[in-house]
Amino acid sequence: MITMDLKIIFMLIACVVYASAQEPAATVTLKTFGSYCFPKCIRYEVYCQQDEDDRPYQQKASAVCRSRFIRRGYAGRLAVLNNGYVDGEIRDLIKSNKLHKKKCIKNHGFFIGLSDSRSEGRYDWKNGDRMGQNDYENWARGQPDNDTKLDRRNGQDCVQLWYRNGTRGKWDDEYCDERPKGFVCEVPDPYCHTLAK
Ligand SMILES: [Ca+2]
Ligand SMILES: [Ca+2]
Repeated sequence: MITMDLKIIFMLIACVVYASAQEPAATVTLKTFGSYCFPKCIRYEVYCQQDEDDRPYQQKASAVCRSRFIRRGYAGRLAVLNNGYVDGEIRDLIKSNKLHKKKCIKNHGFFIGLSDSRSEGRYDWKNGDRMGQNDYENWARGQPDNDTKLDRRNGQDCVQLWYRNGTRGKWDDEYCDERPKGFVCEVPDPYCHTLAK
């Protein structure tokens, strides 16, 4: 009986530790579209770096986002930062909470919902939109470069907000599964009840 009780206690502790590892470090809710009477909002959640064993890293980040929701039927996903307003607000959120420091991300970046995994050089957002020539983009200088040093077969296909040597959250294509990263989720908020001031 005692052994059983101890087992349950250990399981509970494991659950608490697991749950706390899944909590966002900062959130902001933005009114992104809709009318004054029927506003539509999205809650953005910024997570600090994953654990070393959270492989495959970008896919695991994506799974955490999918597990987030405010109401059933409104699942999250890696954030679609396809306009300057939202992209800027998220980078402000990271900066004001000092999440770009090593304490949150040792590996200098946060995955977002943009990748060219399907077709090299053609970037798709997680909402299914393909990034066109005239669409908003915010690449760091010299990026994307599809560096193949650590992954000769795939190169770099998963985009991050990059914080290294003054890049200040501009975009960089990063390996999808070579380094644990922070990440940014978006969760539709049908009630707009957590709208930031
Ligand atoms: Ca690539
Ligand atoms: Ca790169």
